[in-house]
Amino acid sequence: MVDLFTPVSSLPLCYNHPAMMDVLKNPVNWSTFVNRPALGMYPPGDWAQRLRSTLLAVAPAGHQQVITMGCGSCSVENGLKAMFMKFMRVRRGGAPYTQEEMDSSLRNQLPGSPNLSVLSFSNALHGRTMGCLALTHSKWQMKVDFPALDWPIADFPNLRYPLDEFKEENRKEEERCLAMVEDLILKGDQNGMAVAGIVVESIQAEGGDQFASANFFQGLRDITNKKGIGLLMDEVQTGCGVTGKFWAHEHFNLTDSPDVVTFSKKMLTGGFYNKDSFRPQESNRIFNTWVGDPSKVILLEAVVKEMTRSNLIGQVNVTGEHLLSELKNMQARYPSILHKARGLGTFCSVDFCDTETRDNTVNKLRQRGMNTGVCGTTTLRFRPALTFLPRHVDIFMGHFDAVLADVTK
Ligand code: PSZ
Repeated sequence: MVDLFTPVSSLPLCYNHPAMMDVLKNPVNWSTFVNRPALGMYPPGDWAQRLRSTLLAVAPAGHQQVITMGCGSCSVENGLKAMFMKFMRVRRGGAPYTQEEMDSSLRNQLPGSPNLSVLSFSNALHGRTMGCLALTHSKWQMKVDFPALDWPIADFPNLRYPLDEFKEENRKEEERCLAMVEDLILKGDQNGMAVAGIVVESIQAEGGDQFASANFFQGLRDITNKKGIGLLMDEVQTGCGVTGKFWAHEHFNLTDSPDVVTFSKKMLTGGFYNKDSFRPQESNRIFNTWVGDPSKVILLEAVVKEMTRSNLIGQVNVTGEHLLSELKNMQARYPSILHKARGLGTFCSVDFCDTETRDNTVNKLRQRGMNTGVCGTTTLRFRPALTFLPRHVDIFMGHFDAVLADVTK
């Protein structure tokens, strides 16, 4: 099969890549795979060095702190806690916890369990654990029957395409969403439920591959800095080079980097970076049994080396440009079915006229050995490995053309 989706975007170098197989062949690594440590208590002697040569070597600008986690949800969940701790540290002016705070927190009561929220966006997906689920608004199947935190949700910009034809409309749409963010933060202050931070995907993925402009994200950075609250960029799906930069938010030229950046999927390990000021003051505040898995970081080391050795981010830019231009060609050939071809790097997508035609196309493609993914209600999305080449795009487009001709018959 030609895999343009990979296991939900989580395979950096495609299947059985020799660089990764070599990690398993090397006896030096065996003990790490066999004897999983409880990293928070018993990190291996080389752990700090491993982090330096992997996760810190590719850290977003402004970040020197990283903590590993198991999965994407766990990473976001703990990133939220880093924001809450920072917010409360500032609020209590650096004073130590009171006995009342410590005691009441055990009963889920004020003042130890404060009335705080995190603002998220319509259509977002940040994971399925209970905290993340309060930030997830893409599909009811993920939500129904579960009690939810009543936290504010702002509209995510719904941009019109082609972007250069709708510049003014799109600018206004983003301003409307930013005004809504400010308004919800103000309401939180007035209602005694302060917003401690904002969580946003660099590109909304599961919600239908919705892109917003650098201006929008700079707007969020300005608002959060003005209000003294955190900005968490969720790069679980957008990180690790897929957009043509290591981190998608690097496309936004933010004047000040996000406070927390979460990752997982292609990074193989979950985790998050946080600015120094968001580092918990005490040990054991962000903690669990495993706190990640060093064997995943050894594999990531091979990935990062291979990305440098083979200039895979350069490759993603070349392949991505070809993929997007071919999608635009298909859109021109089948205007009654396809619209909104869009993308950054190989993080590309195109919308269909309706859900049924899209799903029918995806099934027909799969029968021809072409594995693609869906998101939102009518979007077909591409999430190939970093090793995907223009000639793979061409193989796919031959089948895509044939299937589209078939579904329009
Ligand atoms: O059905 C699901 O639960 C899915 S389908 C795709 C995802 C989840 N993506 C995971 C994801 C993500 O895309 C973003 C932007 N943030 C957080 C997550 C959660 O990661 P996991 O699934 O590892 O917990």
